[in-house]
Amino acid sequence: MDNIKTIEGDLQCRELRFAILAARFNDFIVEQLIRGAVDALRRHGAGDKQIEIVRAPGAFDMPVVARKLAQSRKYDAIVALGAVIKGATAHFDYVAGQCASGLARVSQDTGVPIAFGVLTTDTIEQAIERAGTKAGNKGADAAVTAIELANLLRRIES
Ligand code: INI
Repeated sequence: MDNIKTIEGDLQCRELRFAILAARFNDFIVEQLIRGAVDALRRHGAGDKQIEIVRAPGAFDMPVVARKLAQSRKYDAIVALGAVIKGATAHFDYVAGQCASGLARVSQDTGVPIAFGVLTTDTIEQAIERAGTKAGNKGADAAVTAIELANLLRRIES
């Protein structure tokens, strides 16, 4: 494959600008996802001025906020963070489903990458495991994906 041109995004933040869109619902989990995302962005070279944190009430409400952020053209990528926990809601499928499909639609409609770091778990324990304990930090994972996607789209455009 040495002779085949390959386009991929690297993990350097350079001058990229990021919005971290985070739900307030289940804040004790989401706070840890934000911490992981900020840490990952900084470790990949982002300065604090390249990062803005935007809070939405809950996961269901994130797509409309994400659309505004994307339409502002101020950000190269959005990191969406939230926690939808089945044990805590009878309408889990609606909240989680609308959040995921809404964010995907915004990203496809606007061309601004949105990395999906919204936990959808059966239990609080599973959410804790994914928010900086034994199953890693999905906020950090989403931030790294956002860096790669932002760089990939730039490379494709250039
Ligand atoms: N929002 C979440 O982010 N996580 C949840 O687990 C959740 N539960 O349990 O219902 C939740 N609900 C609120 C929802 O996202 C909206 O904020 C609300 O419906 C108002 O639009």
